[in-house]
Amino acid sequence: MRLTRYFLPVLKENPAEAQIVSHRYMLRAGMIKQQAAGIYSWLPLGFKVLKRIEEIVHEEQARAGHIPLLMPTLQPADLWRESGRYDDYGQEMLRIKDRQGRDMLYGPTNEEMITDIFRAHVGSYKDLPLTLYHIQWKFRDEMRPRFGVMRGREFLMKDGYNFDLTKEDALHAYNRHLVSYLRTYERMGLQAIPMRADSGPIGGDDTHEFLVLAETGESEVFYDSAVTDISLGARDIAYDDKAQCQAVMEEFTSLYARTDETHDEAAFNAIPEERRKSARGIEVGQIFYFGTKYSDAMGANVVTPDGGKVPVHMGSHGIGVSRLLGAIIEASHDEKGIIWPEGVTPFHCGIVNLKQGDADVDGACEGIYKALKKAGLDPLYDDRDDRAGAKFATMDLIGLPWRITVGPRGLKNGVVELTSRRTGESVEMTAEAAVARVVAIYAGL
Ligand code: 5CA
Repeated sequence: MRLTRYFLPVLKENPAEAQIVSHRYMLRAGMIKQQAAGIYSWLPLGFKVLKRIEEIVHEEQARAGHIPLLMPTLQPADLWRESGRYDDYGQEMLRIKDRQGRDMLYGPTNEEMITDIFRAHVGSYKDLPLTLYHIQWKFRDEMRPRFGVMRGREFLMKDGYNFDLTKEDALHAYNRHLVSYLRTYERMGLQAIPMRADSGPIGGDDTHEFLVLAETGESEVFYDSAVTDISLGARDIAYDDKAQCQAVMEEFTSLYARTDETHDEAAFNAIPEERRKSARGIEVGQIFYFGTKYSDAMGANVVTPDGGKVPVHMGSHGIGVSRLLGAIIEASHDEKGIIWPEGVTPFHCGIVNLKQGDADVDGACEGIYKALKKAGLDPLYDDRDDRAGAKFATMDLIGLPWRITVGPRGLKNGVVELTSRRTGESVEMTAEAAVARVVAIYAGL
């Protein structure tokens, strides 16, 4: 993309309404625009990152064997009356009447609707196990929408639902989700720690939240610092292997890590003092096992191998897709702007032309732009007729991990500059070498 043809409405001033850095940078980098409290338009740069995050979520769900579908944002209230949650959900639910006077609602989550789909089409243990998920907008009329996309009223969530014959199978689905979530977050450059939590209005006893440690996080958390030393890395996971998924789950959840709702002072104090940490965190996902809560209430039964009929065991599993943009920025930025991890960056590499209109410099930039595109990458070429300082400031603010800078002086010596946004380090090399380096970096992802 050429910047002169793009829509990147960056702001010079810090927007007064933004209290935390991710919100500030998302507004300043022209990623989002607020349309009402907690409701945002996703401008091209923000939309690109959102799509990239969705893509990673889809890829990791596919790897775990989960199947995508799409349910609507609007739901009939009657489904929620069956589960009893229409009355329980309270003011967070946005209730709407259609022209026939029927009660509708903008879905805050989809347990009822997916159970309705299941009971209409599945009746036998032979069709299990089954995990269906979608990535869809949700609405929760939060009391205090704040911090930009972090606590929105309209927000994008990946929500998945497993259906299993037995509790044991459903717990495998729980573990499988836990492992696939760890992978998902790591690909986004995040360390998200599973912590024992409270199940709230979703229900059930088994639940973990995934928390990214950050000072601006809304959750208070308590953990053994040894938990921050574990990562999934490049391990091969066989998602159908119950023992392997369980082992990974135990590895990540045996050390003390809890949100304030489930915090246990005595257990916490049993950790060696130097490893006892309390901090704040951003909840980027949550997994639940709630057994037959919805299948009992809504009559979602399956025939068992011996001919009996039992309610199906279920769990639900959510990732805060739009919230993740805020979480990633909170975890990865400096005083100049965002620093995107390679896995989610909106453009792979920036190209800065230091002397627009100079035939040699323009030619070299065009060559680099075309070579990167030919290699399957998506570069952003700053071809504006503007000062070098302004171009660097924009690149730093929008946070592309790599930048190739082309100027007349370097070109005389046959070199351009390749700069890492994270370290600020610049290396001179030929244009071909710079392209090859950038291509190699992304090939390794
Ligand atoms: N049905 C279950 C799992 S599918 C569910 O709704 N879980 S949840 O309530 O924990 O939401 C899943 C994730 O959505 C949360 O972990 C959080 O990352 C994100 N989320 C929840 N509320 C908001 C909000 N107001 N703004 C942005 N993201 C949110």
